[in-house]
Formats: sequence, structure tokens, C-alpha cells
Amino acid sequence: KANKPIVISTWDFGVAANADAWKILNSNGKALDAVENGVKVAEADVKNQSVGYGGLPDRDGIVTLDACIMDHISNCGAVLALENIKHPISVARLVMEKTPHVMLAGDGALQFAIEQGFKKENLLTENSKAAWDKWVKTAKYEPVSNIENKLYDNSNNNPLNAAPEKLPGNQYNHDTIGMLALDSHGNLAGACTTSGMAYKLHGRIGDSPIIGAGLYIDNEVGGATATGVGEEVVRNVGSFLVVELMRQGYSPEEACKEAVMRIIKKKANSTKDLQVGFLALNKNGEYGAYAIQKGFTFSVCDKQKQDLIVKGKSYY
Ligand code: SD4
Repeated sequence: KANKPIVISTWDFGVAANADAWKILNSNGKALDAVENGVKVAEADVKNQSVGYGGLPDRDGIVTLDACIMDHISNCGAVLALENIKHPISVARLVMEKTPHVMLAGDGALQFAIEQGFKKENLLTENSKAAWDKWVKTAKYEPVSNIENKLYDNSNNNPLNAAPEKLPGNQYNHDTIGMLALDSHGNLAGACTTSGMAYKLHGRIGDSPIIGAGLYIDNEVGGATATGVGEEVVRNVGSFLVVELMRQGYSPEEACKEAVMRIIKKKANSTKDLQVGFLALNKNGEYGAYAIQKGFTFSVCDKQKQDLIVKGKSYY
């Protein structure tokens, strides 16, 4: 018997996001509504400098957001490099529902959002602006592997556990929320939303809004989502690969591991400072994750426990 409903999401900040998704799932709501509402929690959180409002800007100091959403009948929608809109996931959903397209980018995506009633807002918070001001002095693009884990680690000996304005700008780098849900009707949906890699070139798109890379759902099998350096995920069509491996009988964790191994194999000796993590959920409500670097965590919410944080296994 399937473990449903269930919702899982990347990192420990997924707990708060899962809680909103759970309200919907636990009252027999749809997985699609659950994932949209769930990731909106992370998008609106100013403390999360890697998603939505408060996200770190690109090289030019502009916050650009990427998001996508997919349901159980392969409907999908995405926005790429969207500026000044707090909830890109909701715009992605409307691209899916109100247009004949899957992706809208840049100015066109913004125009569409405004037509749909979204308000233009400044997304660059004081803290993120301060971080960028510091970064721009050296302007080195150096993603810090596993920065999100360090950021959300509240232990006293964590050197990064300081007010954001005290940290060197390039310490904040990536992260993303990817969320997968299986509802009580047995349907899957997923959402992925991010401000992308901090200090990326203006116009750079990662894996997160690319169906098959940052997110993939196949209702016969399961779903997968990715976090980390998007270029490596795109190159390997990571989330699609994870789902296809599950179709062949891999468990969610085995499938995530194999997708990580593909990246490692192709990058040979250059994965020491590279982080990519995959998270997967199958039709039975079984889940798993695997990352290149230590420290990848994910959050799980089901009937048994609503605030579980799991340490994902890793190659290093
Ligand atoms: C990107 N995958 O834009 C996103 C960033 C991320 O953890 O997930 N960071 O490449």
C-alpha cells in the first residue's frame, strides 16, 4: 500500500514549505496545489537568499528568478529569468494553465505576469544588496559548495552563522527549493523555484526551470528534482534520468546515486568543490536522495511525521 499523501522537499528549510503543502494534502487536496503553495513559503522568505524575494542577484545586481511546475498528466509550465515578481511558481502555473506554451522568459514572462494581475516589486533586499556590494569588489564567480547547509546550520561553531551583512558576499551562493508530492488520489506533482546561482551572468538560466533537468514527474513512476550547480544537471538531464532509472526498478536513492555518478564520471577530477543533489519520490511514496558533497538535507512530511529532516547520502 502506498505511503500517501506525502510531500518532500530539498534542504531543511523545506520543513516550513512542507507544512503548507501538507494542509492541502491532508484534506484530500491535489498534489499540484500542494507543491505550488508549499514552495511559495520559501519564495516569500527573506532569510532564504536563494529563492524568490531576498534572493541574491546576478553579476549586475539584478534578482532574476527561475521556476517550473509539473502535474500528473505531464502538464507543465515554467518562467525563466523573471524579474520583480515575488512568486514565480504561480506565474509558471499560469503559463501551464492559460497559455499553449511551456516556458516564458525574461520580459515576456514579466509582461504575462502583469497581465495576470501580479504586482511588480523590488526583490533585492538590503541584506542581499549588501552581500552583492561586497562581492562586486572582487567580482569572482566562485560557487561555494554546500553553502546552504552551512547557512542553515545554527551551531555555535559555524563561522557562517552570522548576520548576512557580516559575511563576505561570495559566501552566499546557491540554493533552490524543489518539492515533490503524492496526494491521496495517488497523483504526483512537483515544483522547483530559485534565484539561481548568485552572481551568475545576467541572463543565465540553470536547471531549475527546465523540465527534465531541475524537475520531472511521470505519474506511472515517480518524480525527481535537483539542486546545486545547474549546468551539470542540465548536461545530464538529471531529473528525467532519475525518473527513468526508477522506471527500470531502481529505488529512489539508487536512482539519485546513479544520476550523481554520471556527473562524477563525466567531470573526472573536478567534482571536489562541486555540489549537485537529487531528490526523488516514487508512486509508492518511497523517497530518497543522493548528492556529490556531504551535507545535503531534505524534509519529509507524511502521516507519521510532519517535520522530518533527513541527511542525504553523498559521494564524498
Ligand atoms: C541553479 N540549481 O540555478 C540552481 C541553483 C541551486 O542549490 O539549486 N542551488 O543552478
